Amino acid sequence: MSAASKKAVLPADVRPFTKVLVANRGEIALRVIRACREMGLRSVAVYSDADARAPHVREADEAVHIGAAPATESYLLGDRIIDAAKRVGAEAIHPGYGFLSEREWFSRAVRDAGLVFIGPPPEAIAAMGSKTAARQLAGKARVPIVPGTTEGLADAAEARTIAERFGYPVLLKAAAGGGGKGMRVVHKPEDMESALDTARREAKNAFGDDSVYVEKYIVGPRHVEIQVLADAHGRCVSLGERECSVQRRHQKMIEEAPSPAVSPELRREMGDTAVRMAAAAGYRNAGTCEFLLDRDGKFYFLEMNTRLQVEHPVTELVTGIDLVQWQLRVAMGEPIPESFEPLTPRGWAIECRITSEDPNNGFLPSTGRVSFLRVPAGPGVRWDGGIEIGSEVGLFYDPMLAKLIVWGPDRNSAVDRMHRALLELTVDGIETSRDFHLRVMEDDEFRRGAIEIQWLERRLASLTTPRPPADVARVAAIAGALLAERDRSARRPNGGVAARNAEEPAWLRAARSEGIR
Ligand code: MV4
Repeated sequence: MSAASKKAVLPADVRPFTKVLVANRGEIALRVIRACREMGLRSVAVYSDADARAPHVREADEAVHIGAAPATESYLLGDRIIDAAKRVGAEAIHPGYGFLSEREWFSRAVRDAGLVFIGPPPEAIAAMGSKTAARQLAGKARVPIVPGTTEGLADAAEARTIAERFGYPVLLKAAAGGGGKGMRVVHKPEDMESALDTARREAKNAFGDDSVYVEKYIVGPRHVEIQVLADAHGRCVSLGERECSVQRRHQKMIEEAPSPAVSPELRREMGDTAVRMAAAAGYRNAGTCEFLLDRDGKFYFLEMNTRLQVEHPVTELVTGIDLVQWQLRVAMGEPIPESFEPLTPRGWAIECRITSEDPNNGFLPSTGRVSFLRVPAGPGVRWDGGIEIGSEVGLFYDPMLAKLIVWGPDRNSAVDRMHRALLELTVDGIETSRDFHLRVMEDDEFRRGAIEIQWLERRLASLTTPRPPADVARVAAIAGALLAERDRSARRPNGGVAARNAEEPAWLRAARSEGIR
């Protein structure tokens, strides 16, 4: 085929561009801006009132103010963002993750405005938007799904009949769902009626759709997802798996690539499955198929995320492929090179999400001004951050401040390297998840890779230190510990200056946060 006729088969919404509007904030906006700069593309940031001094605004070539601090008055205003793109002459829009990234109407509105959406076509988002529709599509594409129904339930009696067939426990899930909302485990027929009522109510509230269906409940699985990349020439490749089992309340905390539970054969099998699913949806762009991997090594498709994911860097580090650059390239019509397959991950990568949450206080969101920041560096360390000294951390947006990602030649060295990097990390002015991540890197079950989706919640007590009530006895204990530390410091070879990067004992952190020191 000649170059000219190849060009002619490209979809109308795939074409070269030179200026990209980044419809997001924080670390992911910076990530996209960096990719643009490396490729010689101009970048345009958008920002709310709360982000006027944010790093992404400064790093972009241009910036456009789009509204007030609440996301509903700024980062979620798709029409205003499209207008901004047209005004500044940006020919393409990258949505990042969250916000507008998986809204079918936004992908369509960008296309209808004559701009390139750096993401999937609206039809592909729609195909994956409903879980029951995605399960039907999976059936056609020979993609294994958890045994259960592919249509909404009529009533509890029908649910009980189906549950008898698959055996208890079963899981009721919202058809429109995602992220665990509208989900209920049912262990016995007597509980079906009330569980169905609750699931329907939650689904109605969260998604405006009370349709609920049944799946067999899988006990003790891992969450393993496959990265795919699809171009505009009908080529789709798998870029290996990520292990994402370390999560709390459906929020991932730590991700790694590859998964300790995936052999080369299983990787090939899951990869082929994910590619079949993406192809069935008419997918283009980077995307992720989520699977449950059970204790017998059987896997089941759950859902497809039709966007770049937070944890994409671990895949980048073990494949050497820049996923954001490739999102931009396939949006321009560049074909995926033959060399991307077959894939063999090289070494091991781990990511810790650094959030402004206090693990010792039920992961309560913490706010304030970043008064000091020391970012880890050195061999194999990557920091994808959205904060700097002086940043105000409020409650308007997601508490994720940064991602700390490390690479090592094998899993043990990656875990050791993450521990070392976390020791180097210092964030003052707000509470963060840093100490919690240090505990996880020290945990023997985590070090063995013995993790599944319930692992973190089971292990939480030993990974956090509940803060005792502030009473006289405690103040006395802190005073005593301070005196003991002074004695120890005096004996240190460096003349009593405690190393800034040494891990602080829990009592000292407590004292700091109480303003005692
Ligand atoms: C399941 C499951 C067990 N069995 N489905 C949670 C969010 C949604 N994406 C699917 N989820 C689950 N579906 C069956 N049939 C357990 C979960 C689940 C889970 C999945 C992935 C990552 C974390 C999770 C935490 C709790 C439950």
